[in-house]
Amino acid sequence: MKTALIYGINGQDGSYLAELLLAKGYFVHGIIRKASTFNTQRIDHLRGKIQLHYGDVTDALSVVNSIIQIKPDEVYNLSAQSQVKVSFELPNLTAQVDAIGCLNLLEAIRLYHKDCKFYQAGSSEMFGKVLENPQKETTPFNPQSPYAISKVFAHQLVVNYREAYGLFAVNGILFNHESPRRGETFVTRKITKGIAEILKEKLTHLTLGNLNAMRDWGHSKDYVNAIYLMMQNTKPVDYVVATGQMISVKEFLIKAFKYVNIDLEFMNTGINEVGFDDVTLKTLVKINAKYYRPTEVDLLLGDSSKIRKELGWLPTYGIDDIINEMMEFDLNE
Ligand code: NAP
Ligand code: G4F
Repeated sequence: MKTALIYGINGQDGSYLAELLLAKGYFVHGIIRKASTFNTQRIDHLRGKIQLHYGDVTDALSVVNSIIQIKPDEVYNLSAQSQVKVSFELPNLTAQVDAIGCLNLLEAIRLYHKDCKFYQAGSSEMFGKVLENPQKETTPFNPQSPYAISKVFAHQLVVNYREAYGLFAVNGILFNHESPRRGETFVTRKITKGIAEILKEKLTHLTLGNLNAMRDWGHSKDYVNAIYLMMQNTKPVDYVVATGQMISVKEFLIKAFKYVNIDLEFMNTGINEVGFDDVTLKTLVKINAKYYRPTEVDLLLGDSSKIRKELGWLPTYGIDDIINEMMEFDLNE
């Protein structure tokens, strides 16, 4: 039986990855942070099947201890301060978790458990102000936030540890991926949850930032499957994971409102833009500049032909499937 250790097990991807690894017959360990409130909602249904330990990826001693005690066959580093906007407000914390956290894990593996495989959760945000369209493994990085810069550090470190010490260490460069377990402040979930609250009359309208940003949105379940395939590869190789389709935040909004039979129309531009119900004329979307980022990533569109060809990975969810699943979940919450 293989043993896996997941940092970030109680996050969106960590919870789906734990389910996948259990189904494959793994013994699954996970690291969670000690919080003053409950933070295990996404994995409570797995209690008794997985072993949880308190830890923190920024605490080098606890990282070393986890590697020595658990002796995992595979380590998945999904831990991160994962919100791009927050990284401008907490750049130091973001760098400690997203950059130095990866260093702590690689050093612990290099020093105490070299045969262990390592996965680093890289991000399409590293492409930033994109220098090529679509973005693939060879596209140069041009990061636009402390989050993305920290992820570039971690990415390059994985390449370095692979080349310098021969570790089986891989980077996934994953484009945006969503699900009903998505954090509630990311734009997709903010929209689906917000629409459900509008229908339940708990909210009058959504307040958002840049509606023109375009993203290549996939489903977390498909993406953790890609992560698993990368770790079963015969050699350590980095891959882009993406659907190859992108839409704007505004198009996502229109599709999500359509799910509840509301035709959303827009008028004005920029900060004055509003979205309203075509029939009742009620304002349902407003803009607030506090959701703008100091430097925005205007568009991300991935070319994942390498992982499709070499590992046979394919996404099974399209954008409409994702929206329908998230809307249904939030309406039933
Ligand atoms: P998420 O839901 O925000 O999960 C992040 C996890 O990291 C949470 O379990 C969080 O625990 C944990 N964490 C935060 N700080 C930590 C620390 N100091 N020590 C240990 N754990 C810590 O993110 P996700 O969507 O599942 O994404 C997983 C990974 O993929 C992240 O690294 C993210 O940056 C990366 N990524 C995500 C996407 C995407 O679109 N979802 C795309 C590309 C890359 P708490 O609950 O305690 O905060
Ligand atoms: O949902 P978002 O916050 O995701 P973002 O910034 O693309 O980052 C996500 O995907 C990355 C992969 O590309 C991950 F690495 C990262 O960890 C995270 O999972 O924002 C998407 C877009 C942005 O352009 C943002 O400006 O939506 C725009 N947006 C417009 N209004 C908003 C809002 N974003 C948020 N969070 N909240 C808004 O009100």
